[in-house]
Formats: sequence, structure tokens, C-alpha cells
Amino acid sequence: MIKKDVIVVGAGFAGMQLLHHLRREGFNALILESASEVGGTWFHNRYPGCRCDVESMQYSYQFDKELEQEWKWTELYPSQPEILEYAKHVASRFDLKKDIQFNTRVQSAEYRKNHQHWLITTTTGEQFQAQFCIMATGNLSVPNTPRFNGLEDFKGEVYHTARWPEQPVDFTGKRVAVIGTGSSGIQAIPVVAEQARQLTVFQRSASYSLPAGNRPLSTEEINNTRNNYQQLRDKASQSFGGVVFKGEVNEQSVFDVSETEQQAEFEQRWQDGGVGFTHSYSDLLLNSDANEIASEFIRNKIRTIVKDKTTAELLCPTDLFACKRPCIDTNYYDTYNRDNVSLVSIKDNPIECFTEKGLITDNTEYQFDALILATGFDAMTGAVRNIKIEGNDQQRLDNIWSQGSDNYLGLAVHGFPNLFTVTGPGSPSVLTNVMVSIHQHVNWITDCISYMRTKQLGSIEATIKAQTSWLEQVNTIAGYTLYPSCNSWYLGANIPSKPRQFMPYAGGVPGYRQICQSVVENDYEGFQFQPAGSTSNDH
Ligand code: NA7
Repeated sequence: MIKKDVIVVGAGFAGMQLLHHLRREGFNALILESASEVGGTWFHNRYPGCRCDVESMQYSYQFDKELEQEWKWTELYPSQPEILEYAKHVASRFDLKKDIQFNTRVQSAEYRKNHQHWLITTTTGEQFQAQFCIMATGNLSVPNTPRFNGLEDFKGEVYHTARWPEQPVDFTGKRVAVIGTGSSGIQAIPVVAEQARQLTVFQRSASYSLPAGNRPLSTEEINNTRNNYQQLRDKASQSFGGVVFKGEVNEQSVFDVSETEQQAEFEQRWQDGGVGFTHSYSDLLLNSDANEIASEFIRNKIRTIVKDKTTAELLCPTDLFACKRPCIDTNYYDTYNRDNVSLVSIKDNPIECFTEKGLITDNTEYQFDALILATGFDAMTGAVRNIKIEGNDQQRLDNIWSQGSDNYLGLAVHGFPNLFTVTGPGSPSVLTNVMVSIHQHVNWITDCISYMRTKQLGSIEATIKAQTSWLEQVNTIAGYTLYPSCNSWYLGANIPSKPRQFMPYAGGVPGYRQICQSVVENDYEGFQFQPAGSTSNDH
């Protein structure tokens, strides 16, 4: 049995920063990581074209000034290989790997109330004991592989974008099929199209995709950001999504201006690239008529780019813009002008089954040599639910979360003392630059654990009252927006068995940070502590 103060599950960006901060505060912490390397989702998602949709100089750690100055990003939006190199660099710079146990999958975690600690067991039976257990398991880390009829009969190669092999895959001369046109599919399709002999894309829903406008960063831009990093960080942390866009957030309603002005604003944002388009007007995510004006602008762009009219119409999304996370791309729509690329809609005619040579939909067999599943993730709750977590009174977290992701502040769950989730459901997490949200959660959790050490407290637990009222707040805010209107992974709608519930907190980064701060200032309002050594069951 290995004893630690803190066990962290996952060595992605959240886990690495936690380890660094906990060690700095003098805690004996260990990360358990199932992969053979750091990086989390950026280790596994190595499909062709994989890239972050937040600008590189903002998708980076802000806790160390020297790190900020020494790491040199090469492109406006970082590619997966570069992000992984960055993660490895951070791990070696802060000597993190000596406290990371790789190739170790956590199977269960059991809270021993009488001892005020967690007993953590891996799939090989190894056991760890720690007062605190922190789930840094990521929001987009468990791949969703739909149960297609007869998939096991298909004799060709099968890949999932979220579990891509470490060795590059060469599609030259092959007939390739892609299922899924979310962010991963939209990034992979243009790159695979350049290699493959024939590429067939199977689309259930069309996504809105904005041009990334990716390009190399100039030395001047890099130096300019480095010289003003603090200013950029401050501005980002005061912004709704934790990110600074080229175009400022426009506080006007789309109805405040003429049609000509609307179109000019949209055009400028389109040319600027990236998700800044979402902030063209303040009401795009609040009013469906406003949203429709932006949606139609994008549809018209698709109609202009894609030459074949039938394909262009199939690519035009029918959902509201941005109620699913918008994608950003490089040459996505233009790829459909290639002779070797075709689009098949499976919206009205779902995939019936797979065969040895391909798949059947609408009574037609499509044959291919390789299949790419770009079918997304069991987002936000999947990784935590995959671990058998047993709290007070043998309650299982996976059972509780099968009905909805009960939580307080996205940081803790009633009934599970001394367990924290980093950027969990109920926090802004996936609606923001997640590096900013990770930074705030890691600081909050580390401060909390340090406070408990100072006060000689043995356990902390969210109260049921605070949890209930937090869930109401999360739901109320989501209800003001258009987010709940479409079948997104934010709602768990992509996984048939998941309860439909808008999981992230949609109130923005500054407001959320303020709430977390005032919880601390009010003596950790909504949490209940027990002194060290106490086994009291009073709640
Ligand atoms: P997404 O955004 O969840 O996209 C998954 C895609 O796969 C989407 O087009 C789905 O269609 C499609 N899908 C999922 N299940 C099926 C089935 N059963 N049949 C056909 N098509 C299916 O995942 P991504 O990996 O692209 O991106 C996730 C996030 O990572 C992204 O938002 C960025 O934040 C980074 P649907 O839309 O559900 O009809």
C-alpha cells in the first residue's frame, strides 16, 4: 500500500498543474495515468489535422513567467504534436514525471469515512491511500463508439480519432470512410482527402464551421505577446470565455444595426477567423431570430464555397448556430470540391449495418478499405463514471451521475468527501479556454487543501443544500440561452443512455470565479468540514 497526501487521476494539463502546485505547497502527491506519457486528450487525439481551437499563446500555462517566455509556439493555433511537445516540456522542466505513475489505470476509489481517506485501486490490484483524491480526468477523454450493427464484421482498418495510433497512418491509395462531422471529423477530412484515393463522409448532422485563419506566428507577434503577457492573461480572465479575440466582444444586438452593417460585421469576423464570430453580436446565443441571421450568413458562405449544389445544401446546418460548439477549420468546405470526396447524408437513413467490405445505408452498400470514427466523446462525466467511486454509505458516483451530474460548483459532490473534480460538470470548463478554467480550479483546490492542513481539518464535503441550489443556478442560466435547443454533447445527447441535462455552467469565467472566491471568503460556504480524526456522521 502506497500512502500519499493526494492522489491525482490523470496527467493531462489539469493533473500536471495540480502536481506542481501541490508539491510547491509541500504535499506528497502522486498522479496515476493510464497512458504512457503526459498530455491527456492531446496524447490520444493524434489524428491527422488535429489542432486546438484556442490560440496557442492563450492555450498555455500562466503559472510560471519563465515558462511563458521560453516556450515558442510556431502557429496561431497549435497543432496536436506541438501541444504534446509543450506538455512534455512542462513535465521535464518541473521534473513532474518522478511523481507520475504511467500505464496505471484507476479502477476504483473507496472513501473510508472512519479514516478520512480514500483507498484507490488500479486495474492491476495496486493500492494507494490518500486523504484527497482529485479527478483530473478530462472532459473530452472517453471516446464514443456508437454500437453500429455488425461493425465487428468489417474486415478493413478501423480508427477512432480519439484513440489514434502512435505510428502515423498512411491512407495513400485507399478508399476511406469517415463517420462524424464534428470538430474532429472537420479537421481530419481535408488532410485525409489529400492522401486517400476516395473519401466518403457519412454525415448525420451538419456542423457550423468557421475558417481558422491559421498561419505561422511571426517573431514580432511572439515578442509582442511575451512583453505583454500579464495584460493578455488579465484581459482573458476578465472575459466571458477566458479568451481574447481579435474582434472585441460586441455588446450590441444584431437588431440595433442595419442589414448592411450586420453583414459587414459578420464578414469581418469571418475574415478574422476563429470562434470570435460568435461574439459578433450579444444576442446570437440568446435569441433565435438573431441567431438565424448569423446562421444564414454561414450557410451562404457554404453555398458560395461548395460548387455542387446538392452537397452544399447537405452541408448547411439546420441547428441554431453555436448551440453545439462551433468548429474551426482549414479548407473543410472546399474539400468537397475535390473529385475524390463525396458526402452521404445519414440523417434520414441511418447506417443499417456494416458488412465485410463497408456499410449499408438507404439500401446501398458503400465499400472502403479504412474507416475513421470521428464520433466524439462521452463528454464531461464519462471518465469519472468509468471509475467505481464509492463515497459515504456505499453510494456510487456512477449511479448518482446516471440520473444527472449532481455537483457543487463543478468541484465536489455531496456524499463524496475529500474528492474534487477539476473543470467538472457544473463549472464553465468546456465553454471556455479550458487552460484558464484549469488554472482557477487548481488554485482553488490547492488553497482549500492548504487551508485544511492549517486548520487541522480531516474532511470536506459539499452540503446537499448547496448542491441543490447550485444545480438550480446552472439550469436557470442555461435556460436563458439557446444552448439546450439542440442535441449536443453539452447535454449528453450524443450518448443514448445519458440523462438530458445541460452540464456546464454558462454564466462565464469572471462571474464563476467571483462565486468561488466568495464561497472561500464566507468560510467555505456550502461545504462542511470535520476535524482531523473525527468520524462524526452529522450532516
Ligand atoms: P462531436 O462534436 O461530438 O462530433 C461527433 C460527430 O459524430 C457528430 O457529427 C455526430 O453527429 C457524429 N455521430 C455520433 N454518433 C453517431 C452515430 N451513431 N451515427 C452517426 N453519426 C454519429 O465530437 P468531436 O470529436 O468532433 O469533437 C468534440 C469536441 O472536441 C469539440 O466540440 C471540440 O471542443 C473538441 P450528430 O451531430 O450527433 O448528429
